[in-house]
Amino acid sequence: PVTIYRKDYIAPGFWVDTVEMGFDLHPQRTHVATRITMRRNHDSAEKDLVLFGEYIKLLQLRMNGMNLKKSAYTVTKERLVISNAPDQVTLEIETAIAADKNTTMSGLYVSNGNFFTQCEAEGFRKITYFPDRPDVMASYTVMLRGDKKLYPVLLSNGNLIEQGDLGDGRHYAKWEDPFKKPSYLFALVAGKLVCQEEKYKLKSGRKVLLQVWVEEGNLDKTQHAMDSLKNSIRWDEDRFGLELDLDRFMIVATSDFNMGAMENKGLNIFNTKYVLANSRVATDTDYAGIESVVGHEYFHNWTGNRVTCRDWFQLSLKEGLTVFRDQEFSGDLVGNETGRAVKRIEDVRVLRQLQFPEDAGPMAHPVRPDSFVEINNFYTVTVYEKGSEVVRMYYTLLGHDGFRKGMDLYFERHDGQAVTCDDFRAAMADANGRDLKQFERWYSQAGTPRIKADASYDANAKTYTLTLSQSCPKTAGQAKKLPFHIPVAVGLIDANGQDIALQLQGESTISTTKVLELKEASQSLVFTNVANEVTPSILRNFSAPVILEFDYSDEQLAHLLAHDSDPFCRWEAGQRLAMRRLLKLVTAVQQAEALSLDDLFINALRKTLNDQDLDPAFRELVLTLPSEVMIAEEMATADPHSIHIARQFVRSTLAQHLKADLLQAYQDNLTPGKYNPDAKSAGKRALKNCALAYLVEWQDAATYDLAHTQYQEAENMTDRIAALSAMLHCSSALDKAHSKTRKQVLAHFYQEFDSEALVIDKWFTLQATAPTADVEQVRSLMQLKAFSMNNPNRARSLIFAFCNANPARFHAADGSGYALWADCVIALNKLNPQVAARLSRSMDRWTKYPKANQALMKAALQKVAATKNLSKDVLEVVTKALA
Ligand code: BAL
Ligand code: ZN
Repeated sequence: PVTIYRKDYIAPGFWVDTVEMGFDLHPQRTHVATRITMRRNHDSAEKDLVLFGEYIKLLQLRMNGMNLKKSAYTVTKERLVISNAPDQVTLEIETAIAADKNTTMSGLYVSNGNFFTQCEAEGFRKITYFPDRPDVMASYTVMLRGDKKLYPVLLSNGNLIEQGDLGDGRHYAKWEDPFKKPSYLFALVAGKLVCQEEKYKLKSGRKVLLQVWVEEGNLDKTQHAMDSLKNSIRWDEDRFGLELDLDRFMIVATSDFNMGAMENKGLNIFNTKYVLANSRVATDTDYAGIESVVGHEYFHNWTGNRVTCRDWFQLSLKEGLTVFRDQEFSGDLVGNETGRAVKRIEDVRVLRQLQFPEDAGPMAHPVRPDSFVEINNFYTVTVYEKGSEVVRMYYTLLGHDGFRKGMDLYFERHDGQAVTCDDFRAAMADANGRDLKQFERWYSQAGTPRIKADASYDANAKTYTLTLSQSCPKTAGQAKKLPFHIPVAVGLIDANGQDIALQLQGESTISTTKVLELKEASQSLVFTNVANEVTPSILRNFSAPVILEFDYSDEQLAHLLAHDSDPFCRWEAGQRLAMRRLLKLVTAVQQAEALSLDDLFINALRKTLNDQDLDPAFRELVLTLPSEVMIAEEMATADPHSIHIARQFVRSTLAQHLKADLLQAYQDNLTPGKYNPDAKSAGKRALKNCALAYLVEWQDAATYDLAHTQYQEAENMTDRIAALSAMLHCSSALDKAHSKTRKQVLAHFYQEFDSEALVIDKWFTLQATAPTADVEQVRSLMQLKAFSMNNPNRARSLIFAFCNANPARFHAADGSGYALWADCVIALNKLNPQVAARLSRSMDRWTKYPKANQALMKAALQKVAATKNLSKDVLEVVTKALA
């Protein structure tokens, strides 16, 4: 396969001004007629007129009104090239598409009888021949024609300018998008859909039409998406002064979708998972996910659509920035500081769970990659979540107002353009008169930096010296790393748990948190007027995406957990205490030694659990132990089985010691009455259900009954599934006890919700992630009629859940998990290369496992690599894993 390099970028040979498209929709053969007006870009080194096209039948090609002779152009599997084209060109192209055969969910495809498109990154070329690259921006007019009964709803980008009857059982709708856009933002939807709609008044007084389209029967699940959309519109006006630029904004939900959602101009297409919710079928987590994804796609309207990417290497320009915006949106919406902190901690957890391993594995890449084989493989947690952390560091360095100034300048300079990450950095620097040259390394260097901190207190001089040293491990193609520009937010805590006033030597400003700017490999900072010994609180609010090493004593960590005014560092102290113990216990399990847990840790958690001044949501985060994946990342050689035993031991020991406290927390956090998904109620449910999951570890009939009763009486999905999960995932599930009850509740749950696909996804996931799961069981679940490899959500709910979220079982010593993985990747490769490549990533960390596992994993990878007709998506991932 061909590798594409960032350094090889050249501007397009031709610009496009207008695109007119006519679609005659038919599942087996959709006819597409496209008229494109183009003009030569005299500044480009590309002299040919290059159009991309894949999996489409070319029916007709005319240039400036004349049929083009076969000798005037060449067509390969991927492109159509016209040499010697004049400077002004009007192309007329007719193509045919078999949308019903398209299982890739890229381009034009059919889901449940309805038509949908997905054009990012390179799906538009599966519809017509086109310079399908993000720096080619044009105005689009789209005519859709189709059967009135089968496709009563015909939607595309922008404004509906005409519609009517065609007299032969068909009708049409004509759409015009008033804004220039790259082809990846094109969309159409056609089919039987219904909508919730509302007129919404913008701050300016202008009224816009908002619509949420779903399949019939789902209108009782659209209110939260609509509310989230209205909140997003208001938030972008308030926080960034950005107004919705269209008269109409549509969200459409489909159950067949590769991603979470897509920001097509004015016509966002969503995975049903991020639209449909009511209290019966959706959990608090689902509600929060909908809010943030609706926000994310809406915010793209400015960061992504109005200002887009010059090329796909710049993907984080729009994705990192838009994730930052959606994170801030959700944090702001909670409306208080603790809520913001809880959101921040949850986001950091995702980063550590998914991005840190990516940065340490064979697919490690900079936030702005230098090369790719298949761009779809680079919609990664590095580009998105680490990209968001990079944007957050500007925010931390420049402050709230400074960041806003940078954003304003970015739009002033680049509205309507396709630009680069460097342009964004320049806007931030120029708007604030700052030198952010070194900051560029966050875009160009892969790997998670480490900061080693050392501290010393001089009682005579009353100074406290903090020495910070940074390093970054080598990654593929990057052996040596240069120092990053890292904001490190620091506080110092006295023996009473109070922040002391900080003054750096040579500076006059005083505050309780200082943002230090680490730019050298090592820097020492001296705080003056420090009366007594203190405990450092370093990397407050997780001010940079790094790993911090500091040799805290257990007592210092307990002190921070009890007192730190920074909620992130307070939570982090608890995680450090837990991780230390977990790692020791894993060794003890491996050496068949007796396991024990100390009072300092147990009492520290008890104190947090019982601290009524702390938000329940925050207490739940502290009570949640580092995941098995995170523990594995801390080990030189991961041992999933021992990790699972050690972690379960800590859970059941805590349950034993904290039983009364947990029961009290359970009772204190009941949320009777009408379900409310707000952060406060969700936080109470989170703590209550966390307590329940611990309590069932106290293996007696009473606590098991508590879970069973909660399951039976639950009035919302959050409580129902939490109870079910507690029953299925507790240690005693491995015994025969209660197995009949578990079978009964699982069967009941299925019957109760068999018409709700998203709930049946949960049913699969619960079983795939249970400690009792094994490959045989997963294979038999795959045989059920309800399972389908063709539906990405369903494949993720079972296969991905087992391979990624049940390490102790996936890494079975006989290699059966790896064999299942290989079979599924190979099967998915034929259907949907993007989803197959995602699953391929489950093997990223294969060199981290014991030699015997490694051999089996390598064999599975090699089997996939040797498969005939392997997509470049999967090939890129497995080739890098085996390199
Ligand atoms: N642009 C792809 C989907 C998303 O990030 O919103
Ligand atoms: Zn996005």
